[in-house]
Amino acid sequence: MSYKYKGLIEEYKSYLPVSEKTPVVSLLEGKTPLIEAKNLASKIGLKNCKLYLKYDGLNPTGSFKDRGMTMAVSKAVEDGAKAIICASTGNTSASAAAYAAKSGLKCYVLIPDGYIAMGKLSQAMMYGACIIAIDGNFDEALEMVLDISKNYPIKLVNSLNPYRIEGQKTASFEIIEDLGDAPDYHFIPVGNAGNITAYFKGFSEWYELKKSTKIPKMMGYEALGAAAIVKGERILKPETIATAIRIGNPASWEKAENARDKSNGTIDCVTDDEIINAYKMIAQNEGIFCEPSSAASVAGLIKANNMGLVQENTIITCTLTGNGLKDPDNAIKYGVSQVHKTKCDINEIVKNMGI
Ligand code: AN7
Repeated sequence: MSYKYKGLIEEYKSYLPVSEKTPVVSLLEGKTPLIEAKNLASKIGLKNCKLYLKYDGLNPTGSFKDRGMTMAVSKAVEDGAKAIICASTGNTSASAAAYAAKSGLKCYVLIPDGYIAMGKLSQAMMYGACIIAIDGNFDEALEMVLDISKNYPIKLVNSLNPYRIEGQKTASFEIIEDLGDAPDYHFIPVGNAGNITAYFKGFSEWYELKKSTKIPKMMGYEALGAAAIVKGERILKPETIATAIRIGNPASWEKAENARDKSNGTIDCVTDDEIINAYKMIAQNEGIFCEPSSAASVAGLIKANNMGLVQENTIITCTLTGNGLKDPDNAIKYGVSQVHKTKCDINEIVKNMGI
C-alpha cells in the first residue's frame, strides 16, 4: 500500500491538541532527515559516539518554525481569527507569512530593522506579509506585538502561543522514530528558548508513553553576546553575528531552565568565532549548509566535548534549525573557499584550478 505524507499534524494528530474539526493548514512540513555525520564526529574528536544532524532547514520555508506554524495557524483558523502577528528575527516571519498566505489570513510581522538575513526578508516580502521594521531589537518588537495582540483581534503566533510548542515537539518524535530510541544528548541553539522547551516536551511525552527508554540531556547554546540565561540577567543590547538568536530576554526562559534541570543538561554559550567555525565545518565535512545560528548547536557540542562533558559510546543529536540559503551574505563573507576570477582562457583557468 502506498503511503502519502500529509504533514506533521496528520502524522502525529493523536499527540496534538487537534480534532476532526481543526482545519489543517499544512505545507507538508516535518519528516526532515536525521543525517549521520561521521566526518564531523571524527573532526570533533568524539570517542566512539554516533553523531546525527537533524536538518530542520529542509522544512518548506527553510526552518523549524514551520513545525510550530502549521499548528498555530490551523488553530487560529479554527478559532475564527482573520489575522496573525509576530515579532521575529526572520524565520518566524517567513514561516508565519507563508502559512498566512496558504490559509488566507492577514499577516503582520515586526522585525528589527537591519538585523534580519536577506533570505528571510525576501520570503516575507514574497508571501505578502505586512512588514514593519522597527528601530529596536527583537525583545522590543515582542513587547509591541504582545500589546497589539491584546488590544486588536489579531492572533499572536510567537512561541508564547502554546500551539507553536506543540507543533515543534514533533521533531523529537521523528528523532526517536529514526533512531529507535531517544539519543543520550541533544544539542540545540537557544534564542527565545521555545525550541528547547518543545524538544524537551516531545522527548518527555514519548518517554512517559514508553516509546523511548530515556530523556536526552538537553544541551542548549546561546550566543555569547546574547546569553541572558547563562548570565542570569536580561541583555539590553544583544549582539551576535547569528542574528536569528540575537535575543536578550528569552520568552521561555524558565521553561528552558526546567528542560535543562530535569534532563541533567546544560545551557551555555558560544562565541561568534566558535559559531562561524562550526558553520564552516558542517558544510565542508558533511555537505550540509545551515545558517550561522543553527551552527550554535554543533559549536556547543565542540565546546562540551572539550570540557569533557560528552561521554564515550553515546548517541548525540544536534538540530540544524535553519537553511544556509537564508543568509547568503554571511556565507559569502565567511566562505570556505573563494572565487577565482579569470579571463575565459583555458591556460588561465587551469592555472587557477591549481593543476
Ligand atoms: C535558525 O524567527 O526567534 O530558541 O523570530 O531562527 O526557539 O527562539 C528565531 C529563532 C534557532 C532559536 N535557530 O530558537 C525568530 C526567532 C534559528 C532561528 C533559533 C531561531 P528559539
